[in-house]
Amino acid sequence: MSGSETLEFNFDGLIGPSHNYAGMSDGNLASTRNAGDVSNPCEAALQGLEKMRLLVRAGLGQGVLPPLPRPNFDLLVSAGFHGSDAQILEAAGKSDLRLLKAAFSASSMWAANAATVSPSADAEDGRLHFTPANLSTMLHRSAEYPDTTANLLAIFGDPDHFAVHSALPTHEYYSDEGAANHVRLSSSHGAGGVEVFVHGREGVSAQTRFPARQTRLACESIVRSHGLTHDRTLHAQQSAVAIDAGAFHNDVVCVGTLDTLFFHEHAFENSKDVIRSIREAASGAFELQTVMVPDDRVPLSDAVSSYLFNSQLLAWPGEDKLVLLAPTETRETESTRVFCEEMVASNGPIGRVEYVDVRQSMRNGGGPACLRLRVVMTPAQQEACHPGALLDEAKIDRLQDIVRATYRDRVSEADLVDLEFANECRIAREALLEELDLLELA
Ligand code: SUG
Repeated sequence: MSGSETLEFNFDGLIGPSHNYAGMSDGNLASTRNAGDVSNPCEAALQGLEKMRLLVRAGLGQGVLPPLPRPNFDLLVSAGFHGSDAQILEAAGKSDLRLLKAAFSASSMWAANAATVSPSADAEDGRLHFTPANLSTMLHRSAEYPDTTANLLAIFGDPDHFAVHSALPTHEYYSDEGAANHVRLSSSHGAGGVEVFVHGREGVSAQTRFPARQTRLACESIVRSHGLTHDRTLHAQQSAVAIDAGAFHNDVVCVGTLDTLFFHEHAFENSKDVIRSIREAASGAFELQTVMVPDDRVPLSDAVSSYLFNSQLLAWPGEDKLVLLAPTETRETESTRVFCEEMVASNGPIGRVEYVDVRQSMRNGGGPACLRLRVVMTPAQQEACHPGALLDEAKIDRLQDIVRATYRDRVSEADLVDLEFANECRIAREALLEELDLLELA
């Protein structure tokens, strides 16, 4: 799909064949709660692709980021394991299960953490900018950025249109989790926007019980390298209360698009000041619409367990108001279901809630918004990006066929030492890459 106007594309992470419940993310309550459960990678990938199909059917731009090579033998070899593949897996399984789990993690599915993206309308040099996230807080995620960078370069490699920067240094001063802590607001996708960068801590000192995964320095570094104008860029602090309630990324308590911000009362350290600053930065360009959810309507605990805010907020073709694409858990949680019913009946900017089943991902703390990276592209950028990564329904059908043919429907910890499983993961990924015309990544 490429058009004559600037469009927002959602690039979803294609859920990989090694999707499993390793319980590796401290502060992510779902990951901890479901640790050790049996996963179903086949169902997970089909659910993710059905979500993509929903957007394609609506006429929205949809792309895909392929899964990363797993198991990550580079990680295991760098930790001193050696010999044949089978010997490496066996030795890691005996002496460092945590490292073995990290090597099999399919966590790149949460594409909102792949990078921070600034559309060309916001950047001094008129290019579309990406900074792959170093994800340095969690061991299993910290190994993603080299292959994520390769994915982005394969798709957005044309330097006349795109700038794919290096990830920030992997020191804890620079902890960066990408677009999950970044909101862009604007009058239309193609117009210059206000970019809000959200951090959980200023330096290394911890003011929270759970890890604050984004630093202010990381945000400031990205603002500088993307060449963003200062009067349209601002910084906000995640509230410690939200982090400690399980909102390990800001997108667990806040989502925004175009002129609308939908957020929990306790999303930011000082939500009133944040809103005032956004209004000031937007003045002359658009009038900010806000939907603030008070804690006495939806307590933080329900916001985190239902993932109300980890929804995609979309300008749906043919509809006057925005559509919230929410996880089915939001309908099953009393407070969030009632809030959504009243919200769409009110006069606000969100006119409809559509529910989507991404349970396999949800059980690791990843909702609809975690699974996608938003990329606003001008018509020329749509032409310049790699067409293999853009989806239509026929391609989704073919990807689902590959998933059904190559993915397992049960994966538990015991499978991670099995050479046959490791080989299946490689074969499945190569078949997907071939379909996406991205075999250069194999
Ligand atoms: O980083 N879960 C991911 C979920 C990321 C959600 N992304 C956004 N909110 N944008 C994380 O905590 C769990 C993996 C495991 O335990 O197996 C995990 O990595």
